[in-house]
Amino acid sequence: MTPAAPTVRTTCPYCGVGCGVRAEARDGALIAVSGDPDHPANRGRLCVKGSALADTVGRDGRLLAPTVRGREVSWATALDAVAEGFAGTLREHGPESVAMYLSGQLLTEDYYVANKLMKGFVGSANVDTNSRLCMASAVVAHQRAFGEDVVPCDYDDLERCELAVLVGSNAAWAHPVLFQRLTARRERGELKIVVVDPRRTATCEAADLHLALRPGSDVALFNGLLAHLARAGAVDREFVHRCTTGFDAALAAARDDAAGLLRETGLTRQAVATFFRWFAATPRTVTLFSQGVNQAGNGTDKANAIINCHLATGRIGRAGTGPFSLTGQPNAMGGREVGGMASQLAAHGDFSPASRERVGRFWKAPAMARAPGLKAVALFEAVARGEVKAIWIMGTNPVVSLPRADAVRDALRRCPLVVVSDCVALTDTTACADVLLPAAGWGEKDGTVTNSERRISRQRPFAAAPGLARPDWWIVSQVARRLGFEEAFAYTGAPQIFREHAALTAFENGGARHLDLGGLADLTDAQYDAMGPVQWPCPADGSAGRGERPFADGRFYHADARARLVAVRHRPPRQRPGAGHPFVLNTGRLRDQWHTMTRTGTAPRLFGHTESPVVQLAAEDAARLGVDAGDLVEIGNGGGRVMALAEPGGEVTPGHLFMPMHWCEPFTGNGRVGVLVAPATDPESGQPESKHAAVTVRPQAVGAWLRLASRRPLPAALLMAPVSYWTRLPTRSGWRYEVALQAAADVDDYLAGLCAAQPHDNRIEYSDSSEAGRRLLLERQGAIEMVAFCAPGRGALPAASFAADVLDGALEQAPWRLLAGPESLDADCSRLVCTCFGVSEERILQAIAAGASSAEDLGRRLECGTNCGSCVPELKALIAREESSTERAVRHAV
Ligand SMILES: Nc1nc2c(c(=O)[nH]1)N[C@H]1C(S)=C(S)[C@@H](COP(=O)(O)OP(=O)(O)OC[C@H]3O[C@@H](n4cnc5c(=O)[nH]c(N)nc54)[C@H](O)[C@@H]3O)O[C@H]1N2
Ligand SMILES: Nc1nc2c(c(=O)[nH]1)N[C@H]1C(S)=C(S)[C@@H](COP(=O)(O)OP(=O)(O)OC[C@H]3O[C@@H](n4cnc5c(=O)[nH]c(N)nc54)[C@H](O)[C@@H]3O)O[C@H]1N2
Ligand code: SF4
Ligand SMILES: [Mo]
Repeated sequence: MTPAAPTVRTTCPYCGVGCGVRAEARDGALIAVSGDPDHPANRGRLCVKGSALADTVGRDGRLLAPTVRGREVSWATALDAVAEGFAGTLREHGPESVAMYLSGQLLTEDYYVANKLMKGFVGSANVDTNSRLCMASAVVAHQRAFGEDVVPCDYDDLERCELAVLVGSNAAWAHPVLFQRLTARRERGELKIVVVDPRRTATCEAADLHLALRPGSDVALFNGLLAHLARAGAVDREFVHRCTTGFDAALAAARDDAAGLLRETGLTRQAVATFFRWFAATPRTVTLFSQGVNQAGNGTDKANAIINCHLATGRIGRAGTGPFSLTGQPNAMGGREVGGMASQLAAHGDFSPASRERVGRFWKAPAMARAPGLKAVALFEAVARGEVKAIWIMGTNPVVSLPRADAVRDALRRCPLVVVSDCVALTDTTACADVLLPAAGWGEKDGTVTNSERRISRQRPFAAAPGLARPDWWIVSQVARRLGFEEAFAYTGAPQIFREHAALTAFENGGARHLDLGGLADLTDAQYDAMGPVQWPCPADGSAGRGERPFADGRFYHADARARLVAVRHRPPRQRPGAGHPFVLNTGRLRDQWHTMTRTGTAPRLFGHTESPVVQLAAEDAARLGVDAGDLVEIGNGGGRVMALAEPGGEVTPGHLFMPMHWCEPFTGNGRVGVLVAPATDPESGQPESKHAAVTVRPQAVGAWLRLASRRPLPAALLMAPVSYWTRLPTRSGWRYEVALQAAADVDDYLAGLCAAQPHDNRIEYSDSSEAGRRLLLERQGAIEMVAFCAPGRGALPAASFAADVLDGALEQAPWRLLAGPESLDADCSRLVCTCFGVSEERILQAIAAGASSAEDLGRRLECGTNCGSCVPELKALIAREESSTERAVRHAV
């Protein structure tokens, strides 16, 4: 018997829920993951992404060695190149000419060291992070309201609230484990859920009320709510008087807006009245908000409009209440602790003279940055103008994720020195690097992350980093030493860095800042290693881990200890539709993918749920444009163009579109939605308005469609004109493609190109009477090398998963039978709904037809939904859909 693999307790590297994971690894390979039953964030649960971790940590595609201008070099050479490049630029052009662009996916220790180097030793505050695209508006709203960036809630509040309002949050997909905690209570009748989102999302399946407001109108809604609370006598006068300022002005502004409430939000009087009544009547209310709030030209005001309602009712600092900003990335919160953003200093410091002096003294810093640096969008504009001449990008893929993504790529191509640290060799951003540095990834690194509820958890290694990959803190420290800062960067490991970070948060704190990790500043290496999840604050004089609830005493962190209600007024979005660009494009997340897919994109089964870049549009708009489901459309504006497949339906309202943010060059041609987002930012936070781009939609004629699977990737030439659209996804043994050709006349040449590109010794071909109707199978030494299906219309093709199954040998059939397609084999090619157990939509529909009437019932019959639960909202939607169509059929028959 093989001995049980050792279990390492660590933290999921994906979203800000921060679930504890038990990883079982043997010989450095992850063989199984399970939720840590003892971790307070998830108590044993994992969502689909967490459950699939073992599929996504292979060596495939990893960056294994440093390179300088495409040539593999030693670490010494690469580090010298970075240090000399930065030093030379600094000498010639000064501290404003250099920059770092970091990520909420770095560990706190990595983040701390990078930020210290730039802001204390290089003397530049041009350090920003992808949190600018994510949390910046929430951060500034917290600072405005509370005097410090403190999230006032705990996950425990979700167990105690009686009303959960989700604003601009598709938690069912983006924070699944938290969402499941809420829905479990709703099913027990313990709470109501309200969803505020212009789109009908999976989250709405569990909503008692869905307010599909007009995009960008959240301030109008929450101002209306504040005015209502005052009218309804729901204001906590005593709290407002004792603990806040600004109430009268905020209420006056809210009343001004209230008149236009229905017009601006497009909601019905009745829906709004229900929401207001529930909110006013439920003291235990938590309002969770995410990117539908933050990623807006008025994101900070939106967040403050929400916070105002909580301050007015005194629903903050008490169990089961509060405005709860959900963090996106695993360490978005840790990045804020170390001051990763250009507008902050370490340990919740700012650029006030006192704060600069304090941090500078602690660091013994020779060159403290004087003023806030450039925020992400402005930073890349400065790169484009040639003002920033050396940039180091770490743990983020801005050529995909920033607004005007094509302009970002051009800027990087022109920039004299681009250094990129990443785990993955080929991304849209690594393709622009002069120096590429291989970073150790999840499971290889040692450090900490902080989740949405301020809980610090350990990430522990269970495998050696492949090739020459090294932890980010090590890479930065090595460069720092070469820049002459040996002593300040003589770090030997993560525990030492963590202690320094913790000590800085406590340094001359004396209760001035809620962020105080003094109780963790003296951990030994062994204690750090064994550290369980701890919530801050954990000051030296309290017992570590017993975080005092923020604001429980009604005291805030402004000089007068009072919170501020901020007077805000509704403003329309910055990017508005107009004659040339009549549609509004909303962007966001898919259930089974993470960001730019560098990790989730390596797991074939994570494409079972969504396998193409689709754009949701209203059925009316589709009809008007003359497009059907699956038709190719081009979405464009001055920033560029994106190709996607139409998905008409009822999720979005007329005039609106939705596209996922994930697609990028390694997986599709022209799929980066970022190119369409204008660099319009919130004036307070600098956060871009990623949810509201003005675009046109143009249907595209396609002469022929191909679906093929191939053991080796296709050469680039086969993905260029006459190819107008393509996707490339992994299968177990190769790659599968979907390709659109401009004209049917292109088919012959294309198939000839495929044959030429794939070594083979046997070829089976089949064609029908149509010009494009072809099927082709190439064999080599008795094994299938490639299989391709081609047809004039997309609907006539076997599913792409079928081609993958053929290549992977999943169907034991003679080649000619395989070419006949799935119908003749009775193969199920429908979409995967349950990724964990591989349960397809077709099997679920069969079970419903056979009498399954609830998600639990389906789970008993097919196992679907019984592991991570991420698909439960869709199971319910399928049951509801089938029931209503049966009802319709019955009514019709009667
Ligand atoms: N599966 C998955 N989960 C993830 C991630 C991932 O990549 N994949 N990423 C993580 C990260 S970094 C983040 S930041 C979070 C994001 O988590 P969420 O913010 O929940 O996800 P999004 O899909 O970006 O956007 C949320 C919703 O905002 C809505 N919205 C758009 N405009 C408006 C508006 O004007 N008002 C309101 N009220 N709503 C609007 C959109 O329709 C969308 O449904 O997810 C985290 N979790
Ligand atoms: N249109 C649109 N744009 C958006 C959004 C949207 O909703 N719509 N959302 C925005 C938001 S909220 C976010 S958070 C961003 C996310 O956008 P990005 O940060 O650009 O996306 P990721 O794919 O997470 O990029 C992380 C990169 O870091 C690498 N990596 C992973 N781990 C490590 C590590 O330990 N060290 C190093 N050095 N590298 C590592 C990965 O391989 C990957 O290349 O996108 C933003 N952009
Ligand atoms: S909810 Fe899912 S992605 Fe987020 S931390 Fe938990 S397991 Fe990871
Ligand atoms: Mo994010």
